[in-house]
Amino acid sequence: MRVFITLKIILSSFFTIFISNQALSEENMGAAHPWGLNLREAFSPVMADMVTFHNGLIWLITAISLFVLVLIAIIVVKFNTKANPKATKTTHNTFLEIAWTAIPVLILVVMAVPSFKLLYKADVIPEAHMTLKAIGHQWYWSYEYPDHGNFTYDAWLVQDKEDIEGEDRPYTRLLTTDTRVVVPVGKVIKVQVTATDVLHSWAVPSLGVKKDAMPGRLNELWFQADREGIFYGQCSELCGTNHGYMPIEVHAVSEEDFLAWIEEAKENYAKVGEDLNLAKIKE
Ligand SMILES: [Cu+2]
Repeated sequence: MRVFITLKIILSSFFTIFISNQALSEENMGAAHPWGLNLREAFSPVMADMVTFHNGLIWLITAISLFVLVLIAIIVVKFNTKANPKATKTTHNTFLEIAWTAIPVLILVVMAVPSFKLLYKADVIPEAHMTLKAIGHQWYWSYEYPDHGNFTYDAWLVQDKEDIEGEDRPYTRLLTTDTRVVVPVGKVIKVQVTATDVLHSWAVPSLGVKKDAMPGRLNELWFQADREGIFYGQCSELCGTNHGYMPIEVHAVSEEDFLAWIEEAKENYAKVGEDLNLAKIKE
């Protein structure tokens, strides 16, 4: 029985390489899950295209590998010393040499077309609904909402489940942050990424985005969340001791919920560049 269960786990994880893992992951959660082997479930058009492209390439790679394996098997069986004691003196075959150069080149060209298309799609930002600024620090992210009152806040790792008790969101170990990034669903969001100290990288796999955050440079990326949910990400550039402890938690919500959150955030968070004179605020 135990052997059967183990076999089932191995087989099912093997098959996830070839099929989408949608059924395995919790609904509307962009997070890794136990035994997950495939790419993260797609929540944005770019990520959906990346998954399709990746799955297509898997079939191509499998076909090429099988073809090479068959060739090797033929050589081993037909041309070993026993089966073929007198080796041929052939050293050149013009047709074969042209073919095994041209065919791989053609395969690469065929692969390059959808690859460049996807690269272009991810790179060129469509007309954005709003801009969000993500700033990397050792070791947390801070965010600014320049289109919505220009407020700013920091997002730190939540170390304990109790720290977010009573909140309307799940606790995911090493991925939950004290404050969240909130964006409207179905809208193009432009994210400007930068850093204040060392290189960081703002990456959310289920949205198909990853961009280096560099001090003194403003990088841009875009995403559009297809449905409401929570998408987790992590800093993806080695940035020091706590590199693994500066996660990203993005919530895609309806436009009304987003505007309600904005009103709340304007109250709770500081304005960019505001003189934080606490004595003055107290007055
Ligand atoms: Cu970092």
